[in-house]
Amino acid sequence: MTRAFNPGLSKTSRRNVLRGTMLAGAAAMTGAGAMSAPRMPRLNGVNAASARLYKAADPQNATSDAKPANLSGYTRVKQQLVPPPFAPVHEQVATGDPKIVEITLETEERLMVVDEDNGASIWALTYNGSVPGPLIIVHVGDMVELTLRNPASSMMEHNIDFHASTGALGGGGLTHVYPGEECVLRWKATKPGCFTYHCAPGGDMIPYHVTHGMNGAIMVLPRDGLKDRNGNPLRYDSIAYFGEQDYYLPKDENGDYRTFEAAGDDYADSLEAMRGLIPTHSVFNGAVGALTGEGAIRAKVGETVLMIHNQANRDSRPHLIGGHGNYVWESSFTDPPLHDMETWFVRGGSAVAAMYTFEQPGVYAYVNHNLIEGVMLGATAHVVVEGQWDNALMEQVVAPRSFET
Ligand SMILES: [Cu+2]
Repeated sequence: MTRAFNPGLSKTSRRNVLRGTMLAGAAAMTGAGAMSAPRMPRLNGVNAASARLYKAADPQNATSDAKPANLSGYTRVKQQLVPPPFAPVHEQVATGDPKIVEITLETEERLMVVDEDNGASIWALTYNGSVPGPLIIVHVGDMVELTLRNPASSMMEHNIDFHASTGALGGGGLTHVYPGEECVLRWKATKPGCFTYHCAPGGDMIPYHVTHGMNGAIMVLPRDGLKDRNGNPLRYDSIAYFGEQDYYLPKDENGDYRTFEAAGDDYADSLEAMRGLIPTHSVFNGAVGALTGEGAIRAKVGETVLMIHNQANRDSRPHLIGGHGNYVWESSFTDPPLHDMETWFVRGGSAVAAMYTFEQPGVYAYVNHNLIEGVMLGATAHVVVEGQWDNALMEQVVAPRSFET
């Protein structure tokens, strides 16, 4: 049986109502185009005011003179999405004309262990079951055609805001799917770079869904591939996709992490924890240690890895301990990359790419170099590199020994 979760029953405030109204208004003003009417979030006390705005937008849609998109010349391809930290099969340099890239995301609300050591867990809200959601890769000029499905067993409505897209709250206004519904959204990738996508159902539900794992990244490559600042082509052997997730997990009076029976049951307590702005965890790929040990990234000396870092909610500062960011695109692929960086910056609500060619074997730690977050809150991943050590780059000339004073 479906028990749709209604936040309005648990918390209603004038502030929430105003927020919901503002967002709905922004969506309504898009006119929504020929594809679909903007859809209001589920009616409840939080966003009832939104309904009037969506309703007011309906006549506008009925009489819309927006022209249908010209899809002639586009071929259709399906992109099979894969769980992080891996990347879907893709071309680094596009062949042929722009394509319509079909993808499917299914929302999944699932109980996930965040930290095995202390039993911290969360009813994660996910796309395709993973935190972060899968990496999508297209080229400039391609169209992304997303089927978004929300199974009937879900407790909540979901949608998706693509920072890479243009209009209708990044598609958020056109993709509200209630449990048991699906929708299709098509948008054109016009800006090259790495971009966040995330759920944004309205009001406080926006940060609630984002901090419960409902975010991921899309990379929009230039059609002729990546280049250094002099215009020379840059190619990679593999992609490592890091989704950094801040969690705000409620604790009981003894300081132990609380457990909940179903998705959404933690709503009021989570919001209370979120108001402090200090995460209880900041982790890569959903859980403490998810990308260490068995889950570590693997590479070989001489291989070039493109590290994509997504943080949908909070600033981060990635650093590869023992290596560098040879080329870092902090803003977009329109700008030339920064060269030879020690630590780079991820603005909260964005994704960045950094490229590095490994020169020494060993275990590298990829961390958020706010080391409190990297070490104490969990934002550490490992890259295990095989190959031959280069003494010219580093050598232990004298091993630690006692000396006479
Ligand atoms: Cu959601």
